[in-house]
Amino acid sequence: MKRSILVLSIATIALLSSCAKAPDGPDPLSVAVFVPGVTSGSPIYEMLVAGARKAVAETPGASVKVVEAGYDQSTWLDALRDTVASGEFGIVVSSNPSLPELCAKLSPDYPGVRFIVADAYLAGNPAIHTILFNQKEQGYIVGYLAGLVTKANKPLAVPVAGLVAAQRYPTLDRLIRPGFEAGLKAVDPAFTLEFREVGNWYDSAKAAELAGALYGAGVEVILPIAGSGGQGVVAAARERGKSVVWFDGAGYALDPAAVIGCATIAQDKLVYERLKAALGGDTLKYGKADIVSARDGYVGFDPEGAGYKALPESIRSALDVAVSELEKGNPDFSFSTF
Ligand code: RBF
Repeated sequence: MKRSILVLSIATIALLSSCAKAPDGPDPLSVAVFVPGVTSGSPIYEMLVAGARKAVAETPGASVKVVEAGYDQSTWLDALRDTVASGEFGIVVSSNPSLPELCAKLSPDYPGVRFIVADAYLAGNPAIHTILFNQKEQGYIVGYLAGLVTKANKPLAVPVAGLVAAQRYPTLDRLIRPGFEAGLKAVDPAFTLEFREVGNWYDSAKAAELAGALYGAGVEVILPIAGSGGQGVVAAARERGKSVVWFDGAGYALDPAAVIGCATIAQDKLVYERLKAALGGDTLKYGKADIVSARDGYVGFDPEGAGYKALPESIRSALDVAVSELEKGNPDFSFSTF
């Protein structure tokens, strides 16, 4: 009798302690896609979501939830904290240069969560993997095209192009803008760049106004880096019969005539590959900051658009040469830290 009570009480204690045991942490197959903005209208975010969904769909037992944080950057840290504090997600996937810093702030309190952030750079945090696109190359490609088209349309004018940006930030100032300028100057060293700032990532009316003034002053081609606000630049170009070069792909559909070229980043493929590996248990990338480029196929140009096909053959073949030279490292825009 005594013996059976003892066995029973040991069994009870074992059962109770197993019930009381804290959970091991969030499910490593449960993924949050954190969009710092609004997905629709920003190809970089549309590809983020598509790539993550594909990796999850191919992983048995995995699940995904998309969290849109909206355009107010001052609320992103709280939105990200809510996401990780829910205890639901083992992996947070995102895309934005300002995200790693926010992830690094939260990570010590949520050691079970891992972060994969594209379009960003932070090395050495064991919970975070970042991947940066060589956007100097991406800027160069559309700068070269903008240069060729401007010179063809206005061979005698002092050469000028436009860049309408949502805001200043390091990737723009150190990669995109200098790359765009390098492309223009590869066509003609006399090129100058007119830079205008919208102030946010959604105001297409303001972007249209800024672009309209530039076109009115003799600019032939503008590069918008303005998220969904870039559609205003396309509208202004359409109205005046001028041109736009687009970033991050998915631009030709906005207007068959005004959008004459689209530089691409393989964000969907990249996010898919990195998340698929992480869901498969690969932890080697955490702590690492990778840089991907034209040489390995993550930066390029999409020739499949009406606006591009309507350009003279001489321009298209010159761009072809420039893109394949870039893939071989000419010019060499490589860098190993950022
Ligand atoms: N790019 C977008 O296309 N849409 C956005 O809403 C957007 N928001 C951004 C917010 C911040 C704070 C920063 C630094 C960048 C943002 N970007 C956005 C730019 C994005 O990181 C990338 O540089 C551009 O999409 C060009 O590839």
